Amino acid sequence: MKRSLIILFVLAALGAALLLGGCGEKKPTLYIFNWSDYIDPDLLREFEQENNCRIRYSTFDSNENMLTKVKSSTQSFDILFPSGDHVTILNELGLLEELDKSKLSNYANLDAGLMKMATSFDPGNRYAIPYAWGLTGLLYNKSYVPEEIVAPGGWNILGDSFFDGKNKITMLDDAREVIGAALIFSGYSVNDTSLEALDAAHNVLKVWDRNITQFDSDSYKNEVQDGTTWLAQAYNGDAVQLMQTNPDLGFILPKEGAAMWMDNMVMLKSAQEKELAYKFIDFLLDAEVSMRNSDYTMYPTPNEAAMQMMGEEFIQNKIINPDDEYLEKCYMIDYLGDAIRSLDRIYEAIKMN
Ligand code: SPD
Repeated sequence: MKRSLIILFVLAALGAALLLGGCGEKKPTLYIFNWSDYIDPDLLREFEQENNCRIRYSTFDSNENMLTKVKSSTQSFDILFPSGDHVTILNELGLLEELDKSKLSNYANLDAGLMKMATSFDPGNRYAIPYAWGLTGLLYNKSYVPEEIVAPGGWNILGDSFFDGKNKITMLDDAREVIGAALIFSGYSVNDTSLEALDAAHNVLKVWDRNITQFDSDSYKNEVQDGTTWLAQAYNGDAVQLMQTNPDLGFILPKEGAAMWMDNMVMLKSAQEKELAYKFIDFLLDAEVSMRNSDYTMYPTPNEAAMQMMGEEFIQNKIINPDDEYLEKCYMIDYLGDAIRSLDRIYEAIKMN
C-alpha cells in the first residue's frame, strides 16, 4: 500500500514537471509572417531559447498574397513584414498597432535618413520599423544566356529576340514590379500613373510578354539554377544569396534604373502576444543581431549601427550597395491609392495573354 502510494506520488510529480517545464509546457507563441529567405533561421531559434517561447513562422512571396491572407485568415499573426506601400494599405484598413517606442531599447540604432524616407509611407514613423531595403533587377544563368545578350545592360533584355520561342524568362508576380520595370524602361517613375506613362508601359510589356513564361516570385530561384528558367526578374539580395553558392549565376541592375523598396516590421492590432512581439522587434534591432541577419539575407539594413559592423565584402558589393549615381535613377515604390486599379488592369491583361 505504502509502495503504491509512493509510485502514485512519483507519477503525479513527473506529470506536473512535464506540464510545467517539458514537452507539455504551454509556451507563449509568436506568429510571424515574413517574405521567404528573409531572416537567419538561427536567430529565430536563439530568440525562442532566450525568451522561453515558440515562434510559428510562415512566409509569403508577395505583398498582395500577404494582404489577402491577413484579411481572410482565421489565423492571426503578431508581426508582419510588409513593404512600405503595404504599410499604408494595412494602416488604412485599421489593422496596425501604433508602436510604443519606449519598449524598443534599440530604436536609436535606426538610420535617421532612412527613417525620414519611411515617413512617406508611415508619417511620423508611428507604425512601422524599417527592416531591410533593396532593388529589383535581372538574374540570369550564364550557362544559357551568352554575355553579349546581357551586355546592353538594360531592361529591354527581356524583349531580346534571342529568347523568342524559348519560354525561358520569368517576371515577379507583382504588378508594381512588372509595370514598374516597363515604366522605368520607358523613362517614367514607377509611381507615374498618367495615361501616357501607363500606355507606354503597357506597350513595352506586350513585347516582353512574348518571352515571359510565368509571373512568379519564388520558384524562379530554383528554376534559374536548373535551367528551367534562363533569366528572371529578381530582388537583389535574393540573387546575391544564390550567387554565393552558384558561380553560373549573374545579376544586373538595369542601366535605366530600378524599383526600390523598403520592407518593415509591423505589429497587428489583433496580436495576441504584444509584449513578446516588442521583444522580438527589439531583438532584431540589436546591432549585432541585425548585422548577422543582413549577412545572411544579403539585404542592407536601415540599422545604422549594424551597417557599420558589416564586412568589406558586403559593403563593397555593388549589387547590394550601388553607388549614389545609380540610386539616383531608382524609384521607391510608393502607395498609389485608387490609381493602383489602372495598374492592376494592365497587369491582369498581360497575365491573361
Ligand atoms: N526574399 C525577400 C524578398 C523581399 C522583397 N521585398 C519587397 C519587394 C516589393 N516589391
